[in-house]
Amino acid sequence: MKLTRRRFLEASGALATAVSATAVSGRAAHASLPEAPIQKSPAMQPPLFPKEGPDYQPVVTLNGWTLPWRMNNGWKEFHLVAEPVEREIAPGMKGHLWGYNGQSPGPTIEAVEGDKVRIFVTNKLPEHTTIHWHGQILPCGMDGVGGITQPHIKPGKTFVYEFPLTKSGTFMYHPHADEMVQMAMGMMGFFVVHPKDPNFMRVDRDFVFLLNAFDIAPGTYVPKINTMLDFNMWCWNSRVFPGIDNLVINKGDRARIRFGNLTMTNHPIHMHGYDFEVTCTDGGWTKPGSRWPEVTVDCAVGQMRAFEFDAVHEGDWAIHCHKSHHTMNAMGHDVKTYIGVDKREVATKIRRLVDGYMPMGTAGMADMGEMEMPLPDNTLPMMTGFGQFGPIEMGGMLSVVKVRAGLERNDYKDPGWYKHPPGTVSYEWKGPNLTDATRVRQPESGMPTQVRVRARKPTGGHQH
Ligand SMILES: [Cu+2]
Repeated sequence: MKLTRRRFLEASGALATAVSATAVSGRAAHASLPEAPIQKSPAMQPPLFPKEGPDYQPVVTLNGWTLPWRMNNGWKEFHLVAEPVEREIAPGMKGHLWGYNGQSPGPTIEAVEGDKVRIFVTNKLPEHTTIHWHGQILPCGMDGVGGITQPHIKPGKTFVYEFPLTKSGTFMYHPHADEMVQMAMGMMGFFVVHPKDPNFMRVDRDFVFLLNAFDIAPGTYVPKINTMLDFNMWCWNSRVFPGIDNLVINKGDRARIRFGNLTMTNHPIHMHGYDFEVTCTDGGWTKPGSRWPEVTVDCAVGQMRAFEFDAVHEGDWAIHCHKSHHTMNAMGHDVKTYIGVDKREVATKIRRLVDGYMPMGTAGMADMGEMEMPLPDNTLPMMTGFGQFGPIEMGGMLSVVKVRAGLERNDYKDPGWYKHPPGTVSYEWKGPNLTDATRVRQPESGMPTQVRVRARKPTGGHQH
């Protein structure tokens, strides 16, 4: 073979890279690809406890799992496979998404501060990809930005990422190649680095999930990739209520809830029953003196937040995004408002033509929470779910923090609905009927009821 100048440069370049890589990483040591485990179920898998190295309390991923690894000459090796997946978004609906190792989001990567990780990424998508390790401090060439820090991973190819984990905290991974499409299709995963000191920031229960969103038209399976804001599936880990796992906590446990936002809008995450403090962001652990109490923490696009609390209050505490449109499933946003409209007459006329026609929305939309309406295949009701007291009338980004006394360590099974102690539930007034009660005018305060402000004549122009 004639060695052209170009080929010679390529060959010597490749050699130089290989030599320096061997010097820093011992790259020659790995001869075989580690296994790429696959998960078909959307059910929460038990936490993966470390078999060697520093001890830590592993996280649980809502409706997800942690990626197993192998040790190879001091390197912790993982294997991610980017591929099309079928994800159950809630019972009764599946999305044809893209993800990793059989699921969207991909498996959670867990490791320890100081670990050297080697992550193999195999591309089984129909187009090229890369993976960016959001928040990690690493050599620039491992940052995973296609075109800027590396060539793209072509379909069928496997790339290797190697870097030491310089700090503990809350991170995520996602493609930096055709981002808009690949994230709209569900490609993302959580990445937790535990502190080297097992006693630093230790908690008893540690939950993780990603905020993501899809636009899947009723009766279809593939997300629309060009949607910017008008999504109809507001998800935690590619699941919507009532498909999202409960967060089960033993009374008295120290608990942490971590989330990251890879949607196109912010999500104010609100938890009932407690106040809490943000202890970690994707930038690292917050300093104790910088924390303040919250009951809602906003998570902007591309941010991560972790908050902690002592689970001392028993009960079923709602946790949800406080944007009320984000606790709904597949809703049309161009539906007209009919509150206060009397549709009885028109309903009678329509019923002559359409059997069983029902006017809706004239008193609000709560009736939709109870109604069993015929829906296209693979479509979830907009408002759904039943609790012990009736319809819940929500969907989307909602779950329940279930705090119970006497749970076993690492028991995350749903304990059922909370048994409220007698006399502690809001109850119906059974005294005299108040609907006819006289409406009393507010007593006079003595202050003038209205202050007249005289509009000033606009002076206009400059004043000299
Ligand atoms: Cu939201």
